[in-house]
Amino acid sequence: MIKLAIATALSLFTLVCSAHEYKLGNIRIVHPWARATLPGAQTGGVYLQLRNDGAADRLVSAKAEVAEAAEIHVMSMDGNVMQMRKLDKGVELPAGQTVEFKSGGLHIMLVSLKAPLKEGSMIPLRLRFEKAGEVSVDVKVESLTKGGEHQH
Ligand SMILES: [Cu+2]
Repeated sequence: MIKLAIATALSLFTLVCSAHEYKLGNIRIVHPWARATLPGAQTGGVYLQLRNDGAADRLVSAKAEVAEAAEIHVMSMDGNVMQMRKLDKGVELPAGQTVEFKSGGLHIMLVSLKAPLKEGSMIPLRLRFEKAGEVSVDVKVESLTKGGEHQH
């Protein structure tokens, strides 16, 4: 009986949590998540969706206490070699559009992790937008084996 109650509570938590989102002015930050890392890993990737319901804006930078730096990166194919590039000017958020950060594309890279990212934990991340300003969001750490295509 108790077991069942716990299971229900957990699944409810998952349900609520998988849809967590934040709002800053016209920008919605939808389901920020990161893949768990193995002990000793130096980097981790954060993924999310940025929905811009207003005029064009830009994600300028990110910061996380758990890492020395949080850089905005993009992966791209150069011939048949996957390359990762740092976007020093951030990411443009066109008016009325959704920009998706996902595996194999845009991501926020946590560089020089101070501790492994543990599945089930939440890590605070600060995002700075050119016009909308700054917001703190909680990044949900999900399974290490989680696939690139994220459903919610
Ligand atoms: Cu990267």
